[in-house]
Amino acid sequence: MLTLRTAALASALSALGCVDPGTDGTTATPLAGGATTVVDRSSNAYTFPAPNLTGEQLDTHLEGDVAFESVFVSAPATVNPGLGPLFNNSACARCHIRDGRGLPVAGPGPLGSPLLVRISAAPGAAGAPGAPGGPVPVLGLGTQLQDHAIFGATPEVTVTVRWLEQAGEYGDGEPFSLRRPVLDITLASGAPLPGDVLTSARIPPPIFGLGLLEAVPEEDLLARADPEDRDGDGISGRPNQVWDVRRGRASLGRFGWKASSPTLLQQAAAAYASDMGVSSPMFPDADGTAEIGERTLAAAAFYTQTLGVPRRDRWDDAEVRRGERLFRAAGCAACHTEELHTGGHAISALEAQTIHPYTDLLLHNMGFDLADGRPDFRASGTEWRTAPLWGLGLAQTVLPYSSFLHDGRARSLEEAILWHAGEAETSKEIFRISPAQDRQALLAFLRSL
Ligand code: HEC
Ligand code: HEC
Ligand SMILES: [Ca+2]
Ligand SMILES: [Ca+2]
Ligand SMILES: [Ca+2]
Repeated sequence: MLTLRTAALASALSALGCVDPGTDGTTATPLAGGATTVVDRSSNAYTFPAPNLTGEQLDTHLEGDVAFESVFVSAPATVNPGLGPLFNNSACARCHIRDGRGLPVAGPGPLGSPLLVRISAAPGAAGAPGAPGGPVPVLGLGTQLQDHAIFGATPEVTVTVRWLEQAGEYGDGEPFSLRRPVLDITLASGAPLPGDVLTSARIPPPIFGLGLLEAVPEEDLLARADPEDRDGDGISGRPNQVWDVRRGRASLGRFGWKASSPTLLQQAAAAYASDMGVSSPMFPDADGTAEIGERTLAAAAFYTQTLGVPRRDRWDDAEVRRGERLFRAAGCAACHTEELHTGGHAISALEAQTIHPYTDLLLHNMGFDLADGRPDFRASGTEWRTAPLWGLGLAQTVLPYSSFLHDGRARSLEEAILWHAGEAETSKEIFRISPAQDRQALLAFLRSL
């Protein structure tokens, strides 16, 4: 295994050596989202509707925009009642800031927490009934920890995040430091969360372009999977298979850091229920009633389906193009798929688009250091869905100090790469030992997305 790795590394490096900074071998296009692409690189870049929506689609999008921004309050109230009793935050938009990612921050306070802690029962421990094939709910706590509650109720936990720094070095001796989060979780009783409960901390990801990812035909994604690594390139890629509530059967998972949600409608309903304590027709209260109707639920999902993708910047710049070739030579594109095509979708604006999301939507083993140790349907404790990289260069324009990877541990794009291991170990090492100017070119490419 090790020799195979080293061999792969050596051959990849020799390929790198062949990259001629002068030649133009790229198929660069600025239109990351096809006809849904938006020309804006400001802090609002993620917030625009796809420009190709029909008038009717735009109306639904704008209705969804209102739903996404609506701040819920505890009943009785005339507008948006139903928050809680337990919740993490009171509006979609309070976690997905300007439709982008949220900060890795938890803790008490009136504004709510963006960082979610998903949990499941220890293997072999008694749990509550949950979704078929999914994480086993912890008795009394479910599959998510809510660190906020409405007046008169008690939050399940108090979560605080500490950061541990660890030093590392690039190949040329330049030092770097990586930080990892340590969560201190205290139950309402004052006792710590039992150590055998499985936990997974996750920041809110950006939500633009997702309808396009929903519209990529399932067979195209499955065709990219290579669970046994038959082609021997060290990259496997497995589809998640998750419970689809509306269809009442297992389906391909696409959304969330472990691809544990099959559709944007279900993702929205789960967010209302678990993140905000707001029941809907998909996840009603115990007595069968719902605090929002199907129309609001569908509109919120529609909003996340129809946000445009920002157009790339400096895509024809020489350094960016060199970085793009390095991205390929380092094997990044083996997971971060450069081009996909959408098929049919209920929303016509999403159909038949050529898109550049830089994800295969598949699960990859990313190694021990990134592992959460908490399986999520078929995703193991070391596997994560390849994060889409489109719009990545704007992350800190949209929200200063925002960070990367599932728990927001990476303060910069280089830190995000340096955490890659497992199937991505060779890619990471190529980056780590590359000369500084090559690393800069690769980063310039990422910032152009
Ligand atoms: C408390 C913070 C919080 C709130 C409130 C919240 N989200 Fe999220 N959202 C997250 C986190 C964290 C994830 C990643 C979840 C995971 O990995 O399972 C996420 C994931 C998503 C995704 C999947 C993105 C992707 O790339 O796959 C969508 C879509 C989404 N949320 C929509 C919504 C909508 C719609 C609402 C309101 C109904 C909402 N969210 C409310 C924190 C939040
Ligand atoms: C084996 C598959 C694989 C390879 C190869 C790979 N990545 Fe990733 N990448 C992932 C996965 C999976 C994640 C999400 C990991 C997590 O959140 O813990 C990710 C996350 C990222 C992120 C953070 C994105 C975000 O939204 O937070 C960046 C940046 C990134 N990769 C860049 C690269 C670059 C550059 C390379 C090549 C040097 C590379 N990746 C190679 C699978 C891969
Ligand atoms: Ca409620
Ligand atoms: Ca809970
Ligand atoms: Ca393979």
